[in-house]
Amino acid sequence: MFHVKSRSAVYPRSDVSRLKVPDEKVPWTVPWPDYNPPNYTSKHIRGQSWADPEIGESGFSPRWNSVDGKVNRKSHHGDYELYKSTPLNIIGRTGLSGRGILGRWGPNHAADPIVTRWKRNKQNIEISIESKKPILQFVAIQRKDTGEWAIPGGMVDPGEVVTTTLKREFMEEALNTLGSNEAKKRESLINKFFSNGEEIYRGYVDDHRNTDNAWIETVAMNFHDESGNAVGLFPFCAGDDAANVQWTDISANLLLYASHTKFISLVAEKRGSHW
Ligand code: RP5
Ligand code: MG
Ligand code: MG
Repeated sequence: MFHVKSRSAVYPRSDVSRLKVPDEKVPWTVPWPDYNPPNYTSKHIRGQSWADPEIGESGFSPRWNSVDGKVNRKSHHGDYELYKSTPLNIIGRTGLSGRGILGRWGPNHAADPIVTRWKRNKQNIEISIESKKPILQFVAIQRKDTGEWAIPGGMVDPGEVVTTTLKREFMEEALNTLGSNEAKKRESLINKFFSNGEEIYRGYVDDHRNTDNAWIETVAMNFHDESGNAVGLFPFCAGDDAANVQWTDISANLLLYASHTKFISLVAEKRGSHW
């Protein structure tokens, strides 16, 4: 695993520029005695119930590399190191210390639901002229923050199991169920569909919000509607942090948010679809 977007020049929703980290200096094991990146933690996260306090603040004694009460501080990649009692990015340098706009020191756990179906022309599955393979589609949302298309993922709430996050985030972002009664009516259908997922990826996400001390890790799961009759019945409607939602053809031309193109490519490989 390597990160690129985690080193992007200007940190999101700020005017803070990262220190430029050359490819070869990403690993912490490569010495860089003068490495002294800017420090940035957004004032918007301070004091938020979903965010950690500052390191050293009274009453804050996190148990790193552990499930710490309701907060999972374990990385999917094994134990991370600490420097001055602060977690170090499991992949390496990003050119920025602090937490930026991420709530947790260390791993910030997310979940990504990849909902797929075959592209059909009436009843027939469409085959790519190029690869002669069937074309798969997934439900993509357009993110409000960057305008990029993405998997409708989100952060795991404290104490929440990932399978719940996957379903909840899809409902909030692609079905706009926050506070709606519609969801209640369809609950059993939705529960049934989301009970059948296959894990695609678990680990680091190359997200532009990552810093030297805080980063996103995810569990991406594929929920596939083979007949096209299950999710086809859901009324898509963008909600929460999504501006738009649509079925999107899967191919190598996709340019998605963070590492999402990679996750989608793994689904295409698994399903033997056009890429
Ligand atoms: C990405 O950010 C993850 O893969 C997930 O899709 C998303 C979670 O953050 P929010 O959508 O809650 O901003 O890195
Ligand atoms: Mg969300
Ligand atoms: Mg989201």
